Amino acid sequence: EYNIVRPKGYTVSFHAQPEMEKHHFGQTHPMKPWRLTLTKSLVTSYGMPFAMDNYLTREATYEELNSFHSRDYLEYLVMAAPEDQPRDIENPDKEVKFNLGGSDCPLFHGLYNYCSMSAGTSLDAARKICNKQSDIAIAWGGGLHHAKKTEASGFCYINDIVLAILQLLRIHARVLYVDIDVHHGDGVEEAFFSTDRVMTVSFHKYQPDYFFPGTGGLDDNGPKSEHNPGAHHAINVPLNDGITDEQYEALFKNIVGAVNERYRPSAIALQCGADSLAGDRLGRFNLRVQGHGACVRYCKSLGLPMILFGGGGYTPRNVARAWAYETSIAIGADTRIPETIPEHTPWREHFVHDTLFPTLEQSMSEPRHNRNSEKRLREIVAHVHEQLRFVSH
Ligand code: ZL4
Ligand code: CA
Ligand code: ZN
Repeated sequence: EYNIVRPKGYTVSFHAQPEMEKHHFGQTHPMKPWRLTLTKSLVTSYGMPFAMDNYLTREATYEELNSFHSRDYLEYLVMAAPEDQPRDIENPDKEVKFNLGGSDCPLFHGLYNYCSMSAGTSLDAARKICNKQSDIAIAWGGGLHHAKKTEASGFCYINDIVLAILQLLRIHARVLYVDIDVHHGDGVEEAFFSTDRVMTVSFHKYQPDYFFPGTGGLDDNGPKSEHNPGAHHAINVPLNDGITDEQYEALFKNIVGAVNERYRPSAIALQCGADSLAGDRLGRFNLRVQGHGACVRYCKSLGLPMILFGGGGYTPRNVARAWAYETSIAIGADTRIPETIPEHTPWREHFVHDTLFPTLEQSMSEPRHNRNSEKRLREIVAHVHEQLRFVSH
């Protein structure tokens, strides 16, 4: 038996919109909005909603989306129908506009509603933080870090993270953005490239020409010009296949700890992309649910108001495990919930193994070879610490 109680002294808010989860990118597309339904099912079967303020969020308005995205892009996004999907053979004349309608960012039924709901959850989360009505605000439907001002990219159409950080900046002088998705958080980095009021830190698999999006090298630290306040305010942690919990956790605590001490943010935006877990359909790392969650626990320990965003994650049962576990960390129940997935969990058979913490062997038949040497990881840490000497607050 276990008890889920409201955390003492702080508030966690959970922002979701079940209508968003009914959208489909296409039969074999890796992005499955349904993973959010599976996540909510696990969160609920563990009793976590009792410990949080739960909000059914509204759709973001056109004007809200326009606070980052350009009108010409948004107008096309509103109008574009699945029939406009460029098809090489059937519609040879149709061009791909704003990178919309390719295989990564298809035009599907209800696309604009899907985008405005995702943005709505993140904006609501940001407003709860700004109003001090929430200490940790959870928006698993957001985290779409690749979207650009005038372009869709990598399954992302609207950059809900940028919209949410813009809200935080109304109240907070400095915001720290941390990104543990296996892909580089290029859209967020680019959006705040010229300001020192947001510092971005992305951990990702880096292999230009072989792994999307190909940016985020160790030396990419913001504009090179000394007169640009954004210089040195982008930190990139490029990694290779097969990194383990132990290595990742040590690296994460070292780097995020040092950034926090130097930069002194007053709020944190943490993108929790679950494609960095072992066994992910697109990912390459060997992280377990515990190692992924340790990053959330560490950020929470810094004692700052924080938004938790979703992001990537292409093996739905593991996405649900990670985000449910991270919800339990937010409410401080992670040491109290049982490791065995509750009997009454809807779609329980979907989890294959009945544990919240599958082993590497349960996650994939053959664990990936670890291509991260201790020497290289030390070089990365040294470079980051060198960059931080240029950062003042
Ligand atoms: C798919 O099976 O690396 C899309 C995308 C659709 C269905 C059938 C079409 C088959 C894998 C990916 C053709 C697919 C060709 N379907 C996809 C350079 C690429 C051009 C597109 O987690 N092809 C592009 C984007 C990445 C590329 C990753 C991560 C988002 C996030 C935050 C975005 N794009 C090569 C790939 C499939 C598909 C199977 C796919 N696309 C895998 N990696 C990409 O960071 C949410
Ligand atoms: Ca990342
Ligand atoms: Zn990703």
